[in-house]
Amino acid sequence: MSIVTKSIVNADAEARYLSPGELDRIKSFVTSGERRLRIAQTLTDNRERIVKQAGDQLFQKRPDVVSPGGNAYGQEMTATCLRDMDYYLRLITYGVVAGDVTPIEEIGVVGVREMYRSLGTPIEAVAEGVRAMKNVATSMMSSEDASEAGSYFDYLVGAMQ
Ligand SMILES: CCC1=C(C)/C(=C/C2=NC(=C\c3[nH]c(/C=C4\NC(=O)[C@H](C)[C@H]4CC)c(C)c3CCC(=O)O)/C(CCC(=O)O)=C2C)NC1=O
Repeated sequence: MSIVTKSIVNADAEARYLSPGELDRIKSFVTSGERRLRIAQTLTDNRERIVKQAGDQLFQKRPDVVSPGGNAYGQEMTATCLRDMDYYLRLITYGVVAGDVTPIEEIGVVGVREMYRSLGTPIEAVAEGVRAMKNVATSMMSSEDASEAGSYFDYLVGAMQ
């Protein structure tokens, strides 16, 4: 799942030492570790605020989803919608910590289109919610951290397109 595990699995499958390229990638994973953990901490500490503010932005941009007939209409459905956003923020923290989008992909992207289609949920509005979380979350970070964090949100938005 992380580059360390992946490299070891690949190297051992060929009964070889880690290659210089693999060691380089592991080195950059290790040296970026402090930054990635700081980002994950910020997202975790501020998760309620991020989801709440991003939800407000989403419903302002897409009032149809919380209007009668909308997929997130009514207190219970709106809460479920915000819960989904919280799920995605959590998956993003997994990706940030792993330094790899695979956890986001495996848990939250594979089959997501079909899932939301069967629920009648407009997936482009979910993507809009993720984009709003990116804006709220990255505004709490240094520009360097924001750009690293942003790439995980961008991956998810792209996967929902
Ligand atoms: C961690 C991986 C994971 C994901 C991603 C996940 C999503 C997920 N969202 C669901 C429902 C839902 N998801 C939404 C979300 C929305 N509706 C909108 O219009 C908005 C655009 C959007 C919020 C941004 C809503 C409203 C429902 C309830 C739909 C219904 O019951 O008719 C459901 C159906 C079951 C349930 O209600 O819990 C699942 C499985 N579950 C998981 O385990």
